[in-house]
Amino acid sequence: MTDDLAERLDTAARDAVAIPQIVSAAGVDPDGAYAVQEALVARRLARGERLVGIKLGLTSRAKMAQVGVGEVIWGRLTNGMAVADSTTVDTSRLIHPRIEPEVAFLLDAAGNATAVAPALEVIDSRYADFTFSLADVIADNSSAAAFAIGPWRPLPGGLDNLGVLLEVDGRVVQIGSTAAILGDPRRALVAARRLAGSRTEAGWVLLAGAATAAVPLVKGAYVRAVVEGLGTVAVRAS
Ligand code: OOG
Ligand code: MG
Repeated sequence: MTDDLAERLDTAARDAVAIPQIVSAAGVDPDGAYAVQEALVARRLARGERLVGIKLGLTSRAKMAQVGVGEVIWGRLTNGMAVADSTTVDTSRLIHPRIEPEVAFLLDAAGNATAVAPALEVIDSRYADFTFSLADVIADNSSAAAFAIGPWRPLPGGLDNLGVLLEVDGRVVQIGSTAAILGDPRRALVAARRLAGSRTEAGWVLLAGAATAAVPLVKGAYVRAVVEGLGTVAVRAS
């Protein structure tokens, strides 16, 4: 059943066609859902992608409220999801993409942060109406679709209350603070260790989770995230 669910989620993503909440419907619990996620991402790896990091999801109340799931989750990032800063993200192969401002850490072999950067994550639920239960979203690799990372910089003294702006076509559409991310985004390092264990590798990225609710990503939009003291990162949607 795990492989069958993974295949159906993989096909939904590849065809950009939404599916019903098949994982909760099958009675799969969160642990089982992580096994589906692993099988789902294994299919991407079998096609030649490689793991480059992990993401946390639902680390802020704004995000939990937006999707109605109240637990921190994690997912796997591959090189196929990476978009260079200030370049284009192709939305024609996505179902109903959203974009959100994040903080990213660069990890060493022990899972500690060696650098930090502003980041944008594009999420795309493979479920109809962007609606899912905890098990569904876990199995769907926590809605991961694409991500862009701004310039890395050494960790500053504090990261716990930096202003965050999300702009679309030069207009501010979300305002927040890094404090929204687990009270301090550095807690994401602890949470990642707790959730993903020792799976991370030196040079991997950790996306700490969005500081604000996500907004729809519309073709043609120029989206920029600004994190006070860390700089900016941008993508254009094609
Ligand atoms: C789940 C993924 C959440 C975040 O940063 O909170 C996430 C979703 O919202 O579809 O990536
Ligand atoms: Mg995210």
